[in-house]
Amino acid sequence: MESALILGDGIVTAYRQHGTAIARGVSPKEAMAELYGKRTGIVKGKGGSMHFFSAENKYFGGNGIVGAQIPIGTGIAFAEKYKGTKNLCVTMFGDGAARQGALHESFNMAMTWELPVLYVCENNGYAMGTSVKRTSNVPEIYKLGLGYNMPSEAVDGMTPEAVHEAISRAAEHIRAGKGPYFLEIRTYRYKGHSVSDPGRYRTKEEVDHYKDIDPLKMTETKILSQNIATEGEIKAIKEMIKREIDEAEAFAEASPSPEAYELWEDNYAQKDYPFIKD
Ligand SMILES: Cc1ncc(C[n+]2csc(CCOP(=O)(O)OP(=O)(O)O)c2C)c(N)n1
Ligand SMILES: [Mg+2]
Repeated sequence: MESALILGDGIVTAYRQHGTAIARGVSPKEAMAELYGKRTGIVKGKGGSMHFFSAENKYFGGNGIVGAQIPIGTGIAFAEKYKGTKNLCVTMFGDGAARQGALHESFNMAMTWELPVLYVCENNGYAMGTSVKRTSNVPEIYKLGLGYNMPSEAVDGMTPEAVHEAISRAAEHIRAGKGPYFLEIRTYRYKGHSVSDPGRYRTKEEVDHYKDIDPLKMTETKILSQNIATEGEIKAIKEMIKREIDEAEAFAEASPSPEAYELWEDNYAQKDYPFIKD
């Protein structure tokens, strides 16, 4: 997704956000320290796993309230249009969140006002233990945009190139001033919703099928078969990443916890935040 965006674009998403935050510019150290609740974390240890936020990267955060970010992202897009920029706001949500009523109000306003918003549904098949098919008689989530005449597509989320192409197509449309775009990106959640979820609502065959077409695995195979990199080079990259994670962990372990008085700080936006200064 990031390979098709520019830094001026905003992103707002749900609680499955560690990857998107790091891709946006949050360092692994700041991300890990936040998971530890340490003062060196990206929001000073006060947000935890679900509330990363980085104003300088226009990363408007995770959200623990399912679907609440859909109107927020629509509002950020309104601000971009109001200020006359060419930036867009990527507003991400899950298949479960797609069933929230706020989606319809947001889609309606965004289309009426031709807002620069790219709605991205990460359809991983389940909302906790509830499959998409059990939440509606319209399991093809991209169709929710069609009632508003919003350009809407389903995308193979297991193929990174397909995601890049779809985001590029959508971003071009939005930057040309033509209004919103909706992508339902079809993917899968390998693990349970949380550690307390044994995942009994799906079969081992289903999970194994998606592991076979895992995007990381498939991309590695493609890189090797097209001689883009050698096995040795890929191994070196993996070792570098492991080192980076080990360093992030050591950094988080060694960092101080916030003091009690810090509870009273940073609760309201400050005037020197870059996105307010404009
Ligand atoms: C308004 C609201 N209702 C219920 C919950 C409890 N809840 C947390 S995650 C979740 C499932 C959301 O599924 P989906 O949108 O598909 O996202 P995924 O976890 O698959 O990424 C639910 C119901 C919540 N956090 N907020
Ligand atoms: Mg889901």
